[in-house]
Amino acid sequence: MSSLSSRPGFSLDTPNLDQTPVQLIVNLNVSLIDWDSIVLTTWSLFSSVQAACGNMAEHFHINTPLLESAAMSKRVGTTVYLKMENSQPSGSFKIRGIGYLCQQLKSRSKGFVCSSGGNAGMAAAYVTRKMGVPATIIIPSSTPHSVVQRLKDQGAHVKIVGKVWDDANAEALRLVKTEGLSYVSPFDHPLIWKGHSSLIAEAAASLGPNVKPGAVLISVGGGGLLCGVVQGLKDVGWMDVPIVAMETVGADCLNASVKTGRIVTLDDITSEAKCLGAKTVCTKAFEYSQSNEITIISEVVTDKQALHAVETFLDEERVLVEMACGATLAAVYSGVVHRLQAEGRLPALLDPLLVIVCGGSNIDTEQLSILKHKLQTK
Ligand code: PLV
Repeated sequence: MSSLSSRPGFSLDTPNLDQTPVQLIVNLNVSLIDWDSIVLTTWSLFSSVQAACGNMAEHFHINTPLLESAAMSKRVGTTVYLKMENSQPSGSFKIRGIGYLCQQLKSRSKGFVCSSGGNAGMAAAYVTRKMGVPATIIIPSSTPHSVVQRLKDQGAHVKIVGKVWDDANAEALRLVKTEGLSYVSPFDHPLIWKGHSSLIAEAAASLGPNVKPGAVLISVGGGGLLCGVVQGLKDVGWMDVPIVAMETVGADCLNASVKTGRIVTLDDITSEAKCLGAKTVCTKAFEYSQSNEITIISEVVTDKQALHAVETFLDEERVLVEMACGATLAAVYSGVVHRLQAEGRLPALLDPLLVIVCGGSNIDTEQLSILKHKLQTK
């Protein structure tokens, strides 16, 4: 029997990926064990994960679980896999990209300033505390008090500026100029996209060599997750897998831009999914939406649909996520996937769906009932 650790260059002590080979073997799901082919398959998957992760040797994010959802699979008629980014230490996928960016900037930085709807800030506060570098997080007044407290608990200096993220961002850019702080965008930087891309490499490794998704479902705010997912799909050779990019009405800057064929800036953010509330999508995300190298299907749901998705997910999967994530889940619960199949934009016989459960900290039972009340009376 071959042993994993006897392969040249392979060490089960590799710091960032030490659990991956074990997880891969578990996920291969074989009844007759052919250890040589398992080791070879595992080795090639492990190598592609390593290649995709580049030099992200020491990182702050974790390899999140990939769970099969029986309830969602039943609804869609194909297997649904959930990439549980809500279980990241900062509560969302943001830690992947923000963590990587902060690591790269650390040696040149006397302190960071991050503008955020909440989750990029949570990620920045977490990683800067771990790195021992001071951080100022600028958030708009729409961010719940509980998030302000959690940011402070991470040791960050918190400033509340303006009504929406764009206002907070203007203040962050001002502090970069006046105080010489290093700017951490919540979504618009190639190093952020590289960090986010690791979630696709991980999902590919968990799925194993014989499973390729029929589509990836994600939410879009400023477009950083979208750019990271495209990069991840490139890294694992899945550029033929379409992305369903979900937004809510009133935070739909990508959809508005796709419809008009040029980058559009929204007048205001009227959605309650505040973490999708960038008025303008980043240029790279818009460029991907227009390019022939990948299919990006831009879809919009109402706030009520996003909230209904949050509640259904809580009831069926026993996991609480914020409305920004509810937009993705609504693609399943509100029939967007079925409609896209009926319209011929997704195949009728769909391969498994990969749903990125982006997570989010802007939610708790109190916030959930506030949102329910607000949206009932809207
Ligand atoms: N939230 C950013 C931007 O807010 C932030 O500062 O936290 N899902 C969740 C839970 C998010 O927090 C975000 C972004 C997204 C999805 C969308 O990601 P993006 O911005 O990379 O498209 C204004």
